[in-house]
Amino acid sequence: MSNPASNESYEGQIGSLASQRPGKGNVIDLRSDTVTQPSPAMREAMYRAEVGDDVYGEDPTVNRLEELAAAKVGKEAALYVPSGAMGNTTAILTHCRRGDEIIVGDRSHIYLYEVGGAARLNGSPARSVPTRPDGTLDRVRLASAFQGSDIHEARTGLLCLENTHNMCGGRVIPPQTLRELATPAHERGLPVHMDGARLFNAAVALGLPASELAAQVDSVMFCLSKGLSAPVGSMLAGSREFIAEARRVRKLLGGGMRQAGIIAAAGIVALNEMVDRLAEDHANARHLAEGLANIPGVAVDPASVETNILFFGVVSESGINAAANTALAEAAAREGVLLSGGDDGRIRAVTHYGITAADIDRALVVIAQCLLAVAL
Ligand code: TLP
Repeated sequence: MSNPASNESYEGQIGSLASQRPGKGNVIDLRSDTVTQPSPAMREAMYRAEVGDDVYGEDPTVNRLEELAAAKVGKEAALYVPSGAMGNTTAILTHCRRGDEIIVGDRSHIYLYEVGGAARLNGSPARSVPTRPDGTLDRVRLASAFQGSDIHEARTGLLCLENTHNMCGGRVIPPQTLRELATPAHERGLPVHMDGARLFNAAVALGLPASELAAQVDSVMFCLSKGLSAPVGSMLAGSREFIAEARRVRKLLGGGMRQAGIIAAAGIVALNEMVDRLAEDHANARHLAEGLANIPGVAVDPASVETNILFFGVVSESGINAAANTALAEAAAREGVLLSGGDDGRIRAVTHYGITAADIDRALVVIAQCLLAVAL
């Protein structure tokens, strides 16, 4: 078969892609697992994908992806959405009436990094509850966060949890803890949504099926485009009724896609082939943390590294030295090691498909050298 876009055979092109490192030359990009390149199997699946108009429900590849995703997380139905943020926002708009309040962790992605979507699009204020270092919520503050019995208060419509927890360094919340956190909402007849952008990292770290985590909540969003390495897309899963309504909300948000099977095909490969390998990313993150702990002047807690995200940095007597961390990250970038930042001035490193143990060794050398240069 030949590629319509060129005279070169498709197999020839895939062959050369397969031999490429799934990264960018010599750059070691630890900014995020969102930077992953699709695997050769994904590119092949995308090339061959059977497609139709998904707004009519006629894209067979999207339909297959939605069925597969629902089965993987043990929910009745699932919806393919363009991004994690759209998945979370769709969930909020589906669960809540206009003006209902949502309860979120004060370090959660929904609260910090989703452009205030719930407030802007649904008039839903966010009531934040302190996030604990393990990614859970302060239970005393959570218990008193539910509103609506008094005429002065906005009614609570939804509790949101995050697992793994990004800003807490990829911490995993196990099923029993999720259940306990969800209980105060469920006792009040309120739904619980889980931002599981990295749900499969949590499942692999725990050695449990993702469905055991998803079973504790009413809806779950997970991303295909992070550690699972698909180029685009996330899934929102829940009951059949919930997903039918979420489909309308997705359309409202402009997320009704047409021949989306082209990208959904890569999502199917992601779910079938890329889950187990997440353990490699977790081992690399732990290796990085242990190496960093041996560099004088670097503060890091290797024992808390459970998945593929870790935070580290220079800490002075007065606390986190954000200026030194920025200088360190800039110096490392000049040497080809890309890092990002967190909400508290520390440096974030994320391991993913395309990052090898040898890359981690090189990153450690670069960071150690840059730290010396920054300290001088
Ligand atoms: N996280 C990105 C940035 O937005 C910070 C990253 O590099 O980690 N939930 C969680 C927990 C996330 O970490 C992210 C993305 C999202 C939702 C949003 O996903 P997208 O980027 O697909 O909208």
